[in-house]
Amino acid sequence: LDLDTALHKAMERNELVLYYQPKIDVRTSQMVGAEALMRWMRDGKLVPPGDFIPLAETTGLITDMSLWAIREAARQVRAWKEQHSLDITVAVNMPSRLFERTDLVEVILQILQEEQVAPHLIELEITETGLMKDLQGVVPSLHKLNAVGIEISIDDFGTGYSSLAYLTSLPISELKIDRSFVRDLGSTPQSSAVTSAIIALARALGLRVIAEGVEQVAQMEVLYNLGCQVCQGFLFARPMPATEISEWLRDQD
Ligand code: G
Ligand code: G
Ligand code: NA
Ligand code: MN
Repeated sequence: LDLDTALHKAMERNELVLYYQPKIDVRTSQMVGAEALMRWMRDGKLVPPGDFIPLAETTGLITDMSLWAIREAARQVRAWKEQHSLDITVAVNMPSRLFERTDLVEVILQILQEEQVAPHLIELEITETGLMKDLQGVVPSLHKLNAVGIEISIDDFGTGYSSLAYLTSLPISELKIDRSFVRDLGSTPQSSAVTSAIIALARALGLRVIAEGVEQVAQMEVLYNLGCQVCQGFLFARPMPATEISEWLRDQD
């Protein structure tokens, strides 16, 4: 079976799973949300997304996979609400290819209605590079999503050469500081300068800011002192199955 065929079958056979990585408010150590990250359970082994997402993007299967991820994340949000009486916002990664669908917003809304989940509990992450690839094509969908209450986060921010002029007019809610800047915090002064500038930009535009790839206490402290209070990374938690997130939520009540 070639990989493409196997991946098609994986969708039919329910072999795709979502892992969740907590987003942490470092002042309270509380989980304030989670990012959904896809995994493929193939013949009892977990295939990492780097081994199948690029192929899915080339073949176009990523569209169905992403819509599946939104539905699965919505189901999970609803399950957590019922089990823990907590509203957990889950971010789902949206490749730019998905925006080629002109009925995208209607399809997403229908999924959320069917799963009975409020739109503000599902957030969409679009990489800065993906956004800039086809800005004119994406912008109308961003406005429609914003109008129905689905928030947009710009992933890998700082790596994609976005026009700051455009940024002021886009209906986005969050900037996600790219892992590469976080990694070099404390070792190269340029990284703290860029990180500081992104945090200031977010503040000036009234956007939330989150750092990804936080692995060390020292990185968290620099981020906090620069004004970024929400972090995601191995320091706090790895991506994990939904059942393990439930344990976090139980401890948090
Ligand atoms: O989860 P991980 O830890 O290994 O992810 C590796 C890469 O795969 C990242 O670039 C991540 O953005 C991407 N990825 C993970 N899950 C998804 C998903 O559900 N959709 C898309 N489009 N990309 C994903
Ligand atoms: O931005 P993107 O969607 O690619 O981010 C998700 C990816 O980042 C996943 O591959 C996830 O496993 C990875 N990741 C999450 N936390 C950390 C971390 O602290 N360090 C590193 N190196 N990778 C991380
Ligand atoms: Na992401
Ligand atoms: Mn990222």
